[in-house]
Amino acid sequence: MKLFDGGKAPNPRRVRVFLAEKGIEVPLVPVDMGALEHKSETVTRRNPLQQLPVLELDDGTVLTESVAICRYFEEVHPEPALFGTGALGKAEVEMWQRRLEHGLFYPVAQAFRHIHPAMKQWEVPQVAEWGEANKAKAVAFLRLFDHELAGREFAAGDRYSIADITGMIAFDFMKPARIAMPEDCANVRRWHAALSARPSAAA
Ligand SMILES: N[C@@H](CCC(=O)N[C@@H](CS)C(=O)NCC(=O)O)C(=O)O
Repeated sequence: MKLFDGGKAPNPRRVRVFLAEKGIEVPLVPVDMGALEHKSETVTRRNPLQQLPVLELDDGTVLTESVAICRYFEEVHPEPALFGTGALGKAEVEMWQRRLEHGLFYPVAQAFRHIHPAMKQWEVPQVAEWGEANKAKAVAFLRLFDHELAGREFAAGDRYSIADITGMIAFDFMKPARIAMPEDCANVRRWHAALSARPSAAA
């Protein structure tokens, strides 16, 4: 088994943090995204979308999409459960995973891709106005999330989950996307500090 990894890019990091939380070690194949190696034949053959991460199993089966890869490891190594437990717990994790992906991760990525000069070759055409519009969407979601976090420790309740991983990585990516953290979101700050202190955050 091997994981084609993209270094600092947020989606590959989602899988690395997930694996670290599970205590699973998978050999990484570093792909230099700065040198556009994700467009190489090695990656394209495995993922025609030319995106990372890509997991290749021992029998040559290829899995892409960060959450699908995480789901695979959850089924193979159920503990600790990172997709929730029980009917309601699993649904709540799914709900917050989707909300954080659509409400935070996506707009932060859009702001980065449509404004940052380093993304000129990646995002064609770059539409700066769309990037700016997404900054405000990310901040609006953070305020809503802050209100939610007033009553609980983690995104989906009292247990750490994949929703926290998605949220933490989106939050961290606000810096390169040049989105300022709103001053009034004390609960988000507390949540982010706690997640960042976990050893897995360094993955
Ligand atoms: N939906 C995919 C998205 C993967 C993705 O967009 N990965 C980025 C790195 S964070 C990438 O490879 N981008 C290459 C490009 O846009 O050319 C997932 O969840 O894994």
